[in-house]
Amino acid sequence: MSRGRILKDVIARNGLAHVMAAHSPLSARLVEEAGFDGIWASGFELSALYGLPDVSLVSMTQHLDMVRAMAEQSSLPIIADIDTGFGNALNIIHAVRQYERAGAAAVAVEDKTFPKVTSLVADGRRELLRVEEFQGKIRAAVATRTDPDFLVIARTEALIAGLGEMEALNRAAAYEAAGADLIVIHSKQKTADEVESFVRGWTGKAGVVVIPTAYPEMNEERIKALGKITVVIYGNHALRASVTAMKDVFARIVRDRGIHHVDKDLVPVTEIFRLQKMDEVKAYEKKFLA
Ligand code: SPV
Ligand code: MG
Repeated sequence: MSRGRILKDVIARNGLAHVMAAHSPLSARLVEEAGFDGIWASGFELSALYGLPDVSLVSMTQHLDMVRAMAEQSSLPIIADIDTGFGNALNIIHAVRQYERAGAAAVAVEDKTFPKVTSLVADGRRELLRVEEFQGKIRAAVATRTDPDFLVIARTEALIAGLGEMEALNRAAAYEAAGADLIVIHSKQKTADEVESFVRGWTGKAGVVVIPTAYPEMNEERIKALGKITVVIYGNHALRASVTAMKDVFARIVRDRGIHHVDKDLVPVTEIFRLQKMDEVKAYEKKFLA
């Protein structure tokens, strides 16, 4: 069964898929072990991993390599955050071929112009593509996929750009008409009001995807009460968790002048061996090393 099919089945079964960000094969494995339904191959997280802002600096090759490596380490469906699609509809055709082959379950493309500016930053430059041009990108993605269950997810940044709910709803409808399987509505307001109002106004058949980073009070209960949201993406919590943990541990080591206190609070090295599958190495040694 393809990973796109797996994601569709989760949505059909549970109504809502919980998808966690990851930025490395190891974090992808941890996402799977924690019990999430899918992985968000976040452009923001990968940019930050390179110490870069999320403004179209990380190349498609860098992101694609990471998705491929994550797909090797986890069997979960991966939603590849391909930002603006690296160019126009022609670039999208190339991208969809590559991401499908790399093992992604879906691509999510946003309607900002290239190069983009990350969505949650205050006063970011926000220009959106003409609706027809973005529809062409969605049509190109849909026409290119070879697995009919590979999902093409359209993301409108109309609310982020301050263009209002009508613009967001009109764009979402136009993108669904172009063939999008799901619609991401993104907002950087500090409450869920804007997104909840959009969802109430949405009359399309495509499920809605939310990324409630800015309004964390939107939990499963609130999402399910709205009815039309089929995927929730926890957009940057793998990266923020690791930064939180590293800052804390590093500060303690500096303060304590050694690792003697902190050691007991860290996963033991044997846990890393497990994640690295050292048991396989042991088994192969027994079997093949004469
Ligand atoms: C990402 O994680 O790369 C996203 C979500 O696109 S956000 O950073 O909130 O735009
Ligand atoms: Mg992104």
